[in-house]
Amino acid sequence: LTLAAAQLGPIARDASRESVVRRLVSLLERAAGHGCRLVVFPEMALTTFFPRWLIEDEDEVAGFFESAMPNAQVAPLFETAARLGTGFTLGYCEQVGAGDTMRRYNTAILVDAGGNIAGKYRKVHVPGNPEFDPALGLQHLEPWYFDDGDLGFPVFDCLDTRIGMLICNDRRWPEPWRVLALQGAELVLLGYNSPAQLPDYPRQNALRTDHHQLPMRAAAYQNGLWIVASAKAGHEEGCDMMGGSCIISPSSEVVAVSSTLDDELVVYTADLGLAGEYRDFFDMSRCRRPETYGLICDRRGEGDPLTAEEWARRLRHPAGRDPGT
Ligand code: CDV
Repeated sequence: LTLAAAQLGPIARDASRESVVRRLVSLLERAAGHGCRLVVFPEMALTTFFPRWLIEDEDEVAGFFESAMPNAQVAPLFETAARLGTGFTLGYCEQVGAGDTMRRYNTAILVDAGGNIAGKYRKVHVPGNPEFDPALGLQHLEPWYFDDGDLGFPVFDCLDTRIGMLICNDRRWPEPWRVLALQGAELVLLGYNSPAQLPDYPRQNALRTDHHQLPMRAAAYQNGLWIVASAKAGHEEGCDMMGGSCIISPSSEVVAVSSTLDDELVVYTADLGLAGEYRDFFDMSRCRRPETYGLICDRRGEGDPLTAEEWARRLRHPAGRDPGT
């Protein structure tokens, strides 16, 4: 299966949907020209990464969300997929309902080669600070804007394989990959927006690429998965976003990687049979011992389960920054 990560360079705060969709259509057309049947666009591929700001103007915030998919502005992407017979995954900000019952999610959809939505995932691990924190060097206000995803980790049969989707921070946690693999996923598609530096954790800065690849390489190997990871990269509205879009084989090897911080295609023809080979090697049905793993589901963190109040406090004051703890 020939796959592409369609990395995006920066998107301006005031960029129109039409201008962004034109970039996506161009990448999709180029990917089809390389024989790709599936193209992975980044997390929040239609907008700038606005959770770096606390935006109090609700009209501006609402403008970053889609309440229908496809909609008139995004339709050209779906039409191109159907015309070329090339599917895609697209990360976007989803609004459901309005008023008191409104929910907002960081969402990805899978669109098949006929241009039809074949699956949806809503980001489960929504990272960052739930409210503006003046002590932070970099705001990451995803919990301010987004509800936790409520769809679990579904898999979808599409293009003669079984596909799961994850979004950005999800990649750093071992559990989602395993949950997808236990449902027979062979291919996991992921979009991300990751700052190139973490001013609040400077000792991690030199390791950013390692901390991006390491969990995915381990997940690919431990779960027998092909992984396609696609970045929103470059200098976006004053913030440097890491690139490094890549395709990882079940052998754990990074078989293709981006070389720029701009719109770029990373293409690779994957032998899906390799997923089964690594599954056979681990033989999970025989060798896993779920009866001994109960704590993974019973506890959120080390020690006793956290109360909702403790959890909120911990989110607001990551270790070492709150003089009161
Ligand atoms: N968009 C993200 O989920 N970004 C996170 C940030 C908070 C570090 C990431 O894991 O890359």
